[in-house]
Amino acid sequence: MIRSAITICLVPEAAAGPFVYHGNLASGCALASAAGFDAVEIFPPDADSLDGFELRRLLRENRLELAAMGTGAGWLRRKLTLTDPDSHQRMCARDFIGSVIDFAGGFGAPAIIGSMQGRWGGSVSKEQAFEWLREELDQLGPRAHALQVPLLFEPLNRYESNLFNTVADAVEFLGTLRTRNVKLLCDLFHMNIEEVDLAAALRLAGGHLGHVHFADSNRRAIGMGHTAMAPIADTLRQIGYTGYVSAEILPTPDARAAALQTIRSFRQFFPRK
Ligand code: LER
Ligand code: MN
Repeated sequence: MIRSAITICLVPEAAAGPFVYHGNLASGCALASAAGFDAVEIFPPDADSLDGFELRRLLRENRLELAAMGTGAGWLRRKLTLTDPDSHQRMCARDFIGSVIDFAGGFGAPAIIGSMQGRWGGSVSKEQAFEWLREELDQLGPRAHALQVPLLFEPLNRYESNLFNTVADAVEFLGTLRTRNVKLLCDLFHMNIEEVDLAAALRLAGGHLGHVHFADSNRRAIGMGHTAMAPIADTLRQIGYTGYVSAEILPTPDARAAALQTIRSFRQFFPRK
């Protein structure tokens, strides 16, 4: 069964980012639950600033699951990436992601590597960046596996990274890892920019697919842009995807309308018998 999730951002520096609820975990969970979502995806400043007991209580009281947890604040606040030329910075990036893996893993949820993958350029060749990334994922993947969760790796559009922009390139890269525990996060917004055919790309992802960011062409709620969702939903069912479609979208025109449109689209495209 494909399940619905919605994003809560707890990072002030990302106030303009593509997240529906901002600033408050308790109200985000209450609103997500009232709107009918199955789960929340949290974008925290770091793992240490989260209170595990409080999160457990909020999830229980609101009958929600934790879908995933982002690590982008490691880049946004501390400029950490897994492909930094400085080995100490790469180690700090690995520790930052590792602590999110451990925290989210305690809730049965995966961590997401998006912007912390970094980019190649300057003193860093493309091959070198791939090698560093491979080394780091081969350490972090097993760390997530020990908690029985995957580690999510997200191809980004060309304006955010030059490492992997398409599903095909990311799938090929996953094949070069020793770990089999890194799964793909396919963000329909990035895919709309980079892919020729979104459904075909998802079919190619197949069993590598671990999470979906459920966003329309303009990063608004599905139904508020021009992405053709029906063939995408059909493909997700055909490949046997049973993870989350999670609204990592702009709260446009406001959070309430974005959440309602998302849940309406979710029920339209993934009806429960
Ligand atoms: C950034 O554009 C994005 O899609 C996030 O999920 C990555 O952390
Ligand atoms: Mn995304």
